Order: sequence, then C-alpha cells, then structure tokens
Amino acid sequence: MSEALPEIVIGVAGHIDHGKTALVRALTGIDTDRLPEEKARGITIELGFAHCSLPSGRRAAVVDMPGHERFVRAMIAGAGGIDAVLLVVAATEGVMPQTREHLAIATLLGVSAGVVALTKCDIASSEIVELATEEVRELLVGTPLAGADIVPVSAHAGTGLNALRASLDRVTAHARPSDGAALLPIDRVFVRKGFGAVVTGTLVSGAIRVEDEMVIAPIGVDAAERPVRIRGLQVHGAAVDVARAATRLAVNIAGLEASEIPRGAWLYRAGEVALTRAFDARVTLLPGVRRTLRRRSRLELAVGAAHASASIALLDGDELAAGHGALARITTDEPVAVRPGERFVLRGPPSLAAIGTTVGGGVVIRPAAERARKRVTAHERASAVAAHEDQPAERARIETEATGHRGLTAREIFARAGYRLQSGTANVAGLVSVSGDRFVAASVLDSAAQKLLQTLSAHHGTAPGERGIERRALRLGGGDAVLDAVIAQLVAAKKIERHGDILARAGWKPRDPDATPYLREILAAIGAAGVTPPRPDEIAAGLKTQTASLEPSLKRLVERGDVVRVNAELWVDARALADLERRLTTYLESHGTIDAQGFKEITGASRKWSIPLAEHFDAKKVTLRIGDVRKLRGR
Ligand SMILES: Nc1nc2c(ncn2[C@@H]2O[C@H](COP(=O)(O)OP(=O)(O)OP(=O)(O)O)[C@@H](O)[C@H]2O)c(=O)[nH]1
Ligand SMILES: [Mg+2]
Repeated sequence: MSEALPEIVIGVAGHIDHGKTALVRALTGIDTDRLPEEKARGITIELGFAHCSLPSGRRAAVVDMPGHERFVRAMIAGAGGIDAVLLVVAATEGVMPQTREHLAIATLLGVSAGVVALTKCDIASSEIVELATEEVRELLVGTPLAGADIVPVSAHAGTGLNALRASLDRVTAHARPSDGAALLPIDRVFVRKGFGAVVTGTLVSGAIRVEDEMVIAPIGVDAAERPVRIRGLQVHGAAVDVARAATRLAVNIAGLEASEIPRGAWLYRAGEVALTRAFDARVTLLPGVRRTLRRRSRLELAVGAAHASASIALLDGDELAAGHGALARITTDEPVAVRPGERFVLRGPPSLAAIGTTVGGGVVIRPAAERARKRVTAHERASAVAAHEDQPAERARIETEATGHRGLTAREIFARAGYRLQSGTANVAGLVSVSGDRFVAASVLDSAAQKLLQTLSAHHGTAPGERGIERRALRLGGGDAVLDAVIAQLVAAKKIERHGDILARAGWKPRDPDATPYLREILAAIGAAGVTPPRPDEIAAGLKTQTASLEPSLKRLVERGDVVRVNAELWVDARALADLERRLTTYLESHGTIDAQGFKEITGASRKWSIPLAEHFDAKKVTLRIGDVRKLRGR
C-alpha cells in the first residue's frame, strides 16, 4: 500500500511583486502562475502549488500566495493549514503593507515557525540589504517569527537558495494529531476527463484512505452534507492509497459533480466535525485597529478556505479594545466546519482596519454553541471550556453536561471536544453510556437518581401499604434510556430494589396494607351507598382532605376485593355491584333485551351512575350493546 508521508507545508507570503512566485520557481522548478491573466498581468491571483525536497530529504509542499491586497481572501485560504511561512520581502522595497498583513494573518492562524527571504538582492546594494534586514528584524519582534532566519537571496541570480533550503529544513512543523478528524478545506475544484470531480486542499488533520466514505459540506441551498466516496488520492502527481496530515492533496471524488462543489467547502467524515452556524471563540483584535469592537458587530469570517458574513457578539463586557481578546459568540450566515482549537481570521471595513482589511482573528472554543437564554450562561459555559483547553476529557464532560438528558453520541463528543471515547474512557471522562451510542454526563444521571430516590420516598410515605412504584408509571425526562440507566445504577449501588416491575427503596417493607389513611372511612362511605356511591373528591371533601391522599386506600380496597373501580370517578361496593349483575342477568334471561330506561329502573340510579355502570358490564363482556338496547353476550 502506498502511503504519502506527512510533509511540511510551507506558505509563501509577502507584499505584491516582492518575488514570491519567482522564488518558488527557483526553489522548485515549478511555475505557479499558470492562469493566462496571471501571465499577462505578472501578478498572482490564485493560490499556486509546488513541491520540492529539502536537504534532509524531507518533502515540502509549497503554497504560493498572491500579494495583491485584493486577493487577501485567497491568501487566507492558502495560509490555513500551513506549517511554516516563508515571508518574502524585496530588499529593494523593505517592509510594505501586505508584508505586515500576511505576517499578522499567519500569526492569527497559529503558524508558529518560518523563515524570511530577502529577495532581489542582485539589484540591491549591500547597504540596502543590511537596512532591509534590520527593518525585518524589528518587524518580527513580538511575533512567533521573532529571531527567525533572514536569508538574502536572488531568484534571478540563483544566490542564497541553498542557505534558504537549509533554513527551511531546520523549521519544525508542529505535530498534527494522527487520530484527529480528517479535515480538508477545499481550495480548488476541477474536472479531470474520465475521472470526474477533483478537489484539492491541505489535509489539516487526520488521515484519508481510498474508498473512504466521507461528506462534503455545505452543498446547495440547504447547505447540506452530501456523501461522497474517495476514488483516488494524489500527492504532487503521484497516486497514493493513504494520506496523513499535513499534506497537500488532490482528491478524486465520486458522488458529486465538480459544478456542485463550491470552493471553501470542507471534506470530512460525517459527524466527526461540527458543521455549525454558531460557535464560541476567543477573539483577538490586532493592536492597530482604529475603533473598539462593540458588543455586537458584523465582520467577515475566514476559516479554512471559506468566507462567511458573521455576527460577533461579545459574551462579557461591552467593548473590545485593540490589542485585546475576549470570549465571543460567532453566528454565521452560512454553516462553517470547525474543530475545537480551529483558528480563523476576521476582516472588516477600512474604517476599522488595522492592516489591509484584517482586524483580528481567534480560536474556536465551543464548535457547536447552543442557544442560551442568558448571556451569562453562554459566558459561563465558554469560560469553563476555555479553562480546560489542554484537557479534552474535561471539555467532553462539560459539552455533554450542557446537553442535559439528551446527551451526545461518541462522534458528537469528538466533534465538539476533540475527545475520542474508547471503551472504558467514558467513565474516566465522567460520562455514562445510556443506550447504544448515547452518553450523558454522570452529574446529570446523579441528579436524576436523587429525583428518583425522592419520588420513591414520597411514595412510601403516602402509600405505606404498597410494595413500591411501577416502573412504567415513572417519568424522569430524557426517556426510557436515561431512566433505565439510573435504575440500573441505583440497583447496583443497593440504594433501590427491583421486584419485577415494582421499584422500592432498599430495605422497604410495606406496612400493614390496611394501615393506609382513611381506609375504613372510605369503605363505610362507599358501602353505605349501594351502586350510587359518592365520587372520591366528594368523599375527600367529607373527610377534609385531598383526593390524592385517598388513592392508596382506594387501590388497597380494590386489591382486597371490597371495591370495584368502574372508572376514575366511580368506585363501587363489590357486593352491591355483584348483586346488580345478578339482577341484570335474571332480567335479560326473561326479557331478552334491556334499554336505558329499563337499566335505570333495575339500578334505581340516575344517568350519572347508570350509564357508566351499563358500560362497565359491556366492558366486562356480560352484556353486548346493539343500538339502543343491550342483551346478554353469547345469546
Ligand atoms: N532582479 C530581480 N527581480 C526579481 C527577483 N524575483 C522576482 N523579480 C521580479 O519581480 C517581479 C515580481 O515577481 P513575482 O515573483 O511575480 O512577484 P510576486 O511576489 O509573486 O507577486 P504577486 O504574486 O503578484 O504578489 C517580476 O518582474 C520578477 O521578474 C529577483 O530575485 N531579482
Ligand atoms: Mg506571485
């Protein structure tokens, strides 16, 4: 099986015309300005892709980015997923606006390593080269590139290229988690004759194999996830079976037409990455931003290779000043695919801008932020997650707890917290499997368990004669799965006992079943009234108590055979009812049928009782109703 080795992905950034494309060609032999318009105008418009080997043998993918400020969008798409930046500064011009903006963008996107190439040294005096070096060194102070190598080169004369290669080789790419979600932001889409749709991008985490089932999203007006199959993978023109992050990849897709796939979409495994319109993040404003960011602002969000209109709502405080950071909820017009820790860039109107149009950026804290009723709740949750940045298990617990009884699947937990549950890890993370692939927080189950124990205690208090509560009569919220998990937990902890369908607190012994309150009084009231007994609420009123407190006794009387429950309102003395049944049978044996009037006569009761009583005999299958009359069943 052929496998593409992870490589270092180098993004070539810098001001327009400073010689990025020329340098890429000198380093790799590949001309990345392939569009006719690029050739004609001598500028880069689209991302260009090249590759080469470094002195140690390490492979480098090289992403050539446009320097023109109008093409910053394309630059950001290329900068997402790079390991290192090769900042190109023409010695003849020195630091220019997009030198600063590109450096700021790379920093915001979390790029922590790089090298500076001082180009066009063939036409700059040594004095000028020295001045430019000094200027660049100052620029880098306080950035992740502080102290980076600054290498004078000439693409035209070919000088300094070996020193530059050696410098690039010393740059260490930060490790990409191999078990991370496979995620490829799509920066190019095209058709290859005979193969169908091909998408390209930098695989920023995880691994992809040929024949994998994945999804591309968002697609179409409903911004859906559409399934695709991986038909083939290519790394720099060579077919491979497996590719691991970070790698520049061309992916041949089955299941979607090239025309259906927008640039900026994502390729990933369903459920492993949150496709979301609302996420919480730590947002930072660049030091040069002219105004403070108010509580609610609209900015352009650039994440992966995508751009979306976004509303930024501060979760705490009323404004965010330049050079500062704050927690914010970001709501986008189009869904975006984000992982915990995902970096993004924010761009704004020129009135706000710091450098170019870039005003700041941030890092995703909660990929799928639920709608919170209160701003303070949203802030608390985001802060709690932010405080455990390096503890995915703890973030998994907080995210799952936030969903209450509903819980999350293992994939959802992974997408939201970056925590992969393996068998046995659920307990460690304070999560409990309730059914199949659904997990709820142990704390949620604990409070459900407390509620169940209280319910049982209360029941034992009002119904001391009963053995317990029927399982099917219980409601807890979260459905049967949560309830069964709670019951299992409490039984295992010997806090409750289960006898068939009956649940009771451990050690519960029903007292004398006839010790329930008002038992004798109720029997007297019902027994004295023949087949026209008072309703339970009337009996309760006579005893100056609540109807509900009669329930255990009524049930006990039914259990003893003293009373028959005709319906919720009508509880009849068993002997009076048996006597009525005998009279009814005798009547029907001689008359054949009985109508409503006849029934009223033999019961001696008004419609209030006679109708439910007649229906009771129908239900007991003593009588059969045919139109307005009844006859004995089976006659
Ligand atoms: N003398 C000299 N000229 C150079 C060198 N490198 C690039 N140039 C020239 O500078 C101009 C711009 O070069 P490009 O490589 O297209 O610049 P770029 O940074 O890719 O420009 P954009 O992609 O549009 O931002 C071209 O005319 C090149 O021939 C160099 O080392 N020496
Ligand atoms: Mg160029």
